[in-house]
Amino acid sequence: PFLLRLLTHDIFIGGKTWTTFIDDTPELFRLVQSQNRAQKLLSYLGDLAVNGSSIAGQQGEPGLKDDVVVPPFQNREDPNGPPLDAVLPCEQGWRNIIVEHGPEAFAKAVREYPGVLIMDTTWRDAHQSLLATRLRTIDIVNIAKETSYALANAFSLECWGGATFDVAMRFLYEDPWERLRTLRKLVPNIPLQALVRGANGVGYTSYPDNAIYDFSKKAVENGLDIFRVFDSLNYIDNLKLGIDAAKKAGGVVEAAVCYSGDVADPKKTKYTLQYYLDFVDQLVGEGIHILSIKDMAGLLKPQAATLLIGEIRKKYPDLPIHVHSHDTAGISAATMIAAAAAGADIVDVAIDSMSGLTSQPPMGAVCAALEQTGMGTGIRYADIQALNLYWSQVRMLYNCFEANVRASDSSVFDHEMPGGQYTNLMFQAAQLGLGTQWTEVKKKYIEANELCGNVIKVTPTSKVVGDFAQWMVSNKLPKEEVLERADQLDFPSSVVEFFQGYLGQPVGGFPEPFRSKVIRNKPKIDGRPGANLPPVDLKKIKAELRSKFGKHITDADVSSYVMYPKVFEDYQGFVAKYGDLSVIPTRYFLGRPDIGEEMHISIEKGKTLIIRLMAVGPVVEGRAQRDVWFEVNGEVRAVSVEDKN
Ligand code: 3PY
Ligand code: ZN
Repeated sequence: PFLLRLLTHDIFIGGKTWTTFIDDTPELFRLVQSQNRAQKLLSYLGDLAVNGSSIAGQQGEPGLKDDVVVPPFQNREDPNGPPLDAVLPCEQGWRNIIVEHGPEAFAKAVREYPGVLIMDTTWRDAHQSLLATRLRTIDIVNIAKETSYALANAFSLECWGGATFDVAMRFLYEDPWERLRTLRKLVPNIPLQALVRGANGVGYTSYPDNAIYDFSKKAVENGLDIFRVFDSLNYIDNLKLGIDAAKKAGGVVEAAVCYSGDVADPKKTKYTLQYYLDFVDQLVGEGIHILSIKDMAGLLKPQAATLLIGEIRKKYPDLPIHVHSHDTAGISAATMIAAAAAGADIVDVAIDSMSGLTSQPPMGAVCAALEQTGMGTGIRYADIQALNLYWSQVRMLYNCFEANVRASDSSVFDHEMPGGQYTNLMFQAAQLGLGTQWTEVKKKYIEANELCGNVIKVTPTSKVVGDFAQWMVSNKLPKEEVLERADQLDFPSSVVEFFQGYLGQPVGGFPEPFRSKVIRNKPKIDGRPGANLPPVDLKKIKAELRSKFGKHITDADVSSYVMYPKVFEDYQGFVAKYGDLSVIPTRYFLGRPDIGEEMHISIEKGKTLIIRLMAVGPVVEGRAQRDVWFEVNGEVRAVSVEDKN
């Protein structure tokens, strides 16, 4: 029908050239584009119908077959009035201070706030820790405007950085920058926050300095407000770079102390109260806006929080303190309340249905408890309930990525695995099938950490210790044997690179002679790794990417490529084949469609495709190919799909 319309079009019959034809008839050109888009979408859906989802880590089908429903939110003025109308986002919030008066004024106002503020981690750390970071933009977008009202008094929404950058491209075929821009538009009032790994950006290694400056600048330009900057070894030289880059970009700089050990346990002598206080002095010396205590594994018990935050508060009465933890052992809600009582200004929580276990403590419980102690968060109970109703449906939708952590685990106080890594390693151990495998991994993780010299463990050093532990498990190597035969063993490359100094210098230095035995005649880096890296030529990369993938490549894409060259190229290839899949509702993106099932996919504003799977044909003779038949807005269309089975 389209071809017919085209052939009978007046201008076409008139015999004008194709180019002029497009210029003069944009409506038909748009039609060609949108038909192409539809065809690409069908290729993806056809592949799904024949082969099922190929998203790594997915086990089975989404646990929700219905549309995710946005529940009604309470009227702002009158609780008994008609529900909130969130056609436009809310405009009042803490971000206005950043925009109008800058980061310093924002930090001051936060410190002066009489209650305690929350950061909601639902859009980043919670799903990173529970659902292998697989949350797609569309499921955040669908609740974003309501959230702008419900959490209008939140300090921030953590929505970017950490593993989300990598996973968005690698597994979800989404542009992380587009996610940031979209959320910015839908939430103009609440500060958006990212977790960045200092000199390691959002990657697993050190990048040239200009790459970090460029990345931070783009992040602010695309909508980011607050950078939580950490270094996986608490190595100040690495941190200085991340802090300076965030500051020069115009962001709010929240510098993090990564928390290890237990300041309330006199037997733990490496990461003591004095160690942290000295480290805080160094960070404050860098002119940070906010201090973060980043307890990535959930080791901070209430008494330790009282001690640590109490002492920092005494020394720095004007410094805003933001506390982050994970609930792996089940103690983090109590810790947050103790932290608030000791003088913390901001605590991290996740919406109830995305909280607990390896994620953050529950928003509902923490806010309710703080309310009763006179440290209210300004977040309404009714709004938390409505948000929670939405997210409990989303959690079901993504249950094919659940790691199946079912209970608290206080052994985290020994092994100190970060929340996100815990679920990852547990999932991998379960895949190997042995009931004892997981216990063995945890045991070896402790030994691997000792061999590394008891390091801070958070991405990327946690990956080093994890790789080391898994290698010890699979080679059945006890710690003593690793120590003895260190000069002959074939260590994982991440471990060798760590000992070479590619991530920076650990607290107290590298253990010798083990380090020298591991690296043998490979080079050693004794200072900041990035200091030795030549700058990246961003202009040249942009030109190369444009000639390879086309004119749509942006400066932000260049940044994606610099962090993840192979992942970015694969992602571009995928998009060229299937188009922009971020528009597909998650249950159709992950789930095999049923014959006769009708899918509503809005590909652009005002344009919805109604797609019905009609039939999956037999294998074409002699080729592993099947035809898949769809009806698209009433027209029958077919795609030919490779049968990978
Ligand atoms: C990350 O770096 O992704 C983390 O979440 C560290 O805690
Ligand atoms: Zn975390």
